[in-house]
Amino acid sequence: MPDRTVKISKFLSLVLRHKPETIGLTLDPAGWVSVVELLRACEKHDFPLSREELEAGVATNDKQRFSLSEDGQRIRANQGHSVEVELGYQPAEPPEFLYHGTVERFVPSIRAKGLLKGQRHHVHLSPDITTAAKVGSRRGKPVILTVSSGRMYRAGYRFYQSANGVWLTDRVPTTYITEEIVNSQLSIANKD
Ligand code: HQG
Repeated sequence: MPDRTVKISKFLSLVLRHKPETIGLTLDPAGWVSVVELLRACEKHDFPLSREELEAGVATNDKQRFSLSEDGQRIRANQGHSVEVELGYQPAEPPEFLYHGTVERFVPSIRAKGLLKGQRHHVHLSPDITTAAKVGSRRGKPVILTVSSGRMYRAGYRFYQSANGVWLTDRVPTTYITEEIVNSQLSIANKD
């Protein structure tokens, strides 16, 4: 993504997922905020943004991180919040396997405790290895864990899918983490 687009995405992630208060905003219980209020607050806090830029930022975002309401009056992040919001996800049946991209230094703790959600609302799982490799490579050389999501689902664990295709669940106990793929091919997967 071009620099300005990345900056907009990062700024929107900060205020719509983590720290709305830094620009004096409050999200509603479902994470929405008025577009007019957001643009005004951005302007006031030295991040001037036009409505066109905001709309283009939402439409072209590489991971579809944000959504506008149907009437275009409100905006929210699709997932990844650390502030308390209720996004109204519907439980969904996951594929047999999902993937989690992480890095070697977290693996011993994951092996001991399973996958935990940490600051976020859910553990984030990817539908394919390439996406998981990209998630992991944010922190270093990626390690991909395979999660037996089908078995978890049949055992009663709930899964949700966010509007941008990320699979979410509360935690993944170690017994469902079946495999690690530390594969030189992943460096190819990470190139874009
Ligand atoms: C790790 C980005 C130690 C976990 C991405 C991860 C994703 C543990 C880190 C989305 C652990 C949490 C989410 C345990 C989990 N012990 N470490 N028991 N359980 N971890 O950023 O999944 O660009 O909160 O492996 O693309 O990396 O924001 O989660 O490394 O979709 O849209 O703790 O964020 O999307 O890190 O990434 P995060 P994540 P956006």
